[in-house]
Amino acid sequence: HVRAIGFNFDDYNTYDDINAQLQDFAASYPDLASVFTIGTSHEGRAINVIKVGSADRSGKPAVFLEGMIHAREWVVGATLLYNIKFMLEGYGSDSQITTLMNNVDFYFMPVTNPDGYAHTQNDRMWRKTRSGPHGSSWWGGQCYGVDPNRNWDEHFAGPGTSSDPCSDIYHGPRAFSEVETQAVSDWVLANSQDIKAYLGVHAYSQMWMTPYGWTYNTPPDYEEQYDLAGRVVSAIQSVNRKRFAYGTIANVIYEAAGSSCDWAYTKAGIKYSYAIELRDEGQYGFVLPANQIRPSADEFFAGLLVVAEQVAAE
Ligand code: ING
Ligand code: ZN
Repeated sequence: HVRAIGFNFDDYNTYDDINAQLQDFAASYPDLASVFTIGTSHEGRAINVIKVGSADRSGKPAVFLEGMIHAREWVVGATLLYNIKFMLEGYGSDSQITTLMNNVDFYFMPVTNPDGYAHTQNDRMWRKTRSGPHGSSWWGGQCYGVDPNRNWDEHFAGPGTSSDPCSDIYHGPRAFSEVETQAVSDWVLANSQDIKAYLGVHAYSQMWMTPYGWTYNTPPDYEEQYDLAGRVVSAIQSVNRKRFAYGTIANVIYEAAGSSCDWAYTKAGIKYSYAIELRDEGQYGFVLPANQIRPSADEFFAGLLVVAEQVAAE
C-alpha cells in the first residue's frame, strides 16, 4: 500500500515530497499507475503527470486534471493527491471505481507551476510563474512572473488580462511564452484524441465552470457542458452539503482570456473542459486550514466520478 515516508495526505507538502509520493504510487501499484515528465519549468523543475487506470487496455478515453497552475492555491495539489489515492485504493475493492479505471484513464498533473509553488514556501500569496524580470514597477523593483492561466493561445491578451508585468494577471510577452504552458499544451495536443475531459483545478470560491472566459457568449456545446456540470455539483453537494456555482467562467466569476479551459475546448477540441474553484467561499481563502483537505478531496472525488461516468458512456 501507499506509504511514502513523511507524506501526510492531511497536510500541505513540498514539491519534492509530492513528487516522491507520485513515485511511491507508481511503485506500489505498477499495474495501475505510471509517472512521467512532460516538461521542465523555467527554473529546471520537472512537470510530472501520473497516469492512473487499468493498464491492460489502450486507447481508453481519458480525463486530464491540471492542478496548481497558480502557486498559492495549495488545497488543489492536496486534493488531487488524495484523489489519486482514492482511485488506486478503490481498484478491486469498490465496483464503480474498478469499472471506471478499466474503461477510463486519468492523467493527474498536481503541480503545473512548480517554480511558483516552491516560491510560495517564502511568499505565500505568489500566483504566477517565476520567469523574467519582465519589467519594473513604479518603485523601481523588478517584476517577475506571468499568469500561466492568461498565457494560452486562445484570445491571448483579451478581456480580463493585463499587459503590466507587475500585475497578477499579466498575460506575458506572447502566447505560450512560459515553458510550462508550452509543455502542457504540446502534451495535450499530442494526446487530444483520447482526452475527453480537461479539468483545470483552482481555489477558491466553490465553482464548476464551463467555457468561455474570454466572452460572455456561451459556446456551441453549452447545453451538454452545463448539464454535466449540474450533475457534478449535485454529487458534490451530497457529500458535505457544499454548494458549487456553475455556468460559464465569464458569467460565474469574471472575464478572463487566454486560459487553459478556453484553449482546451476551442483549440484541443475537448468538449468537457471545465475550470473548477475548490473550497472555500472566502473565510480562509488561499490559506485553507489543512483539516479541510480531506473534506475537499471527498467532495471533489464525487464530482470527478460523475465526469468519468459521462466520458465512459460517450
Ligand atoms: N481563478 C481563475 C483565474 O485564473 C479562471 C478563474 C479559471 C479564469 C479558468 C479563467 C479560466 O483567475 C483563480 N482563482 O485563479
Ligand atoms: Zn487559480
